[in-house]
Amino acid sequence: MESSTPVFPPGQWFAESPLLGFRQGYAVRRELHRGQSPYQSIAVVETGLLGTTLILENAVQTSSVDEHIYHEMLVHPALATLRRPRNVLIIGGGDGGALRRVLEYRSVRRAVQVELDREVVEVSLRFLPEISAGAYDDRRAELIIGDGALFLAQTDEKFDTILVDSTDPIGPAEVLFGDAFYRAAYRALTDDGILVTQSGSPLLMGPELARAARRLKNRFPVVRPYLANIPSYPGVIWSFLAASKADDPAETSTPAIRRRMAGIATKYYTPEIHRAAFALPAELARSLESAPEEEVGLLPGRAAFSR
Ligand code: AG3
Repeated sequence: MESSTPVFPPGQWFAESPLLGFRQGYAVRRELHRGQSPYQSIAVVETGLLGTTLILENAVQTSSVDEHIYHEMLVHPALATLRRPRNVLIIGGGDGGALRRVLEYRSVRRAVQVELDREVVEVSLRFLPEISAGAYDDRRAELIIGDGALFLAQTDEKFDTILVDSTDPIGPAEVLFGDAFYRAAYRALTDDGILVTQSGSPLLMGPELARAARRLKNRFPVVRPYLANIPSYPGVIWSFLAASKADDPAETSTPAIRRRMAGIATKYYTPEIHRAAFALPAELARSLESAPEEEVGLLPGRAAFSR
């Protein structure tokens, strides 16, 4: 569904405000698409800094300029920790950027992606085809349009990696950060399986990050938060949670990563970045360990300034 009234007229700004008192914005050069799917508003705009930018419900999801940072950091820390990743499940990820990185591993036999919103896949293929770069045509890939939480609760299949490439931990994707979802994920993972979820801004969504970390710790023996700098997301510094049944992803050795990544080209991720990403600012680590949820974050006590 398309409409002709531009939501961001040329010369205007797109800004998102995940919290009252905070706003991050970009000058918009051109609006390429605006629509409304059964699940959400979908817009594609061209900005100077980020290039072509996909926006769902007024939140930037990815951009042609920095998609590689997010997708490499979602995929490689888990896949380079496993000796031979074979079966991978992606929940969300309609732009195909995660799927494409997963398929770069030759050991991967099957990559199932469950995306709720068909229109996100279609709009991404039309305006940002370079992100998936043909991944959906790979015969190892299977795209299922449906509810990821439901799929996970019902599947008999085992995966060695589950990647949650969702929208924010606040809002419709909340179920993907819930206890029932993590229980189902644990059950669907092999004995050495790893789940990685994006977990929001440690500056602006500290309480949600803390809640997801605590829920994962209730299920998984190893839970490691890690960080990456993603310019298009509010606050730039972004968090991920890696939950593992066996190996500690923070301890994956540089030579092992190098070996497993042989032949895989990256623009952000390196074995050194892998190790460094798990290093947390002291206050963030401390607040994640012991502070009440509402005080967790990069600037504890500030995380909830508008709530
Ligand atoms: N998934 C994480 C996007 C979160 C961005 N949040 C925000 N802008 N408030 C991205 C999907 C890309 N495959």
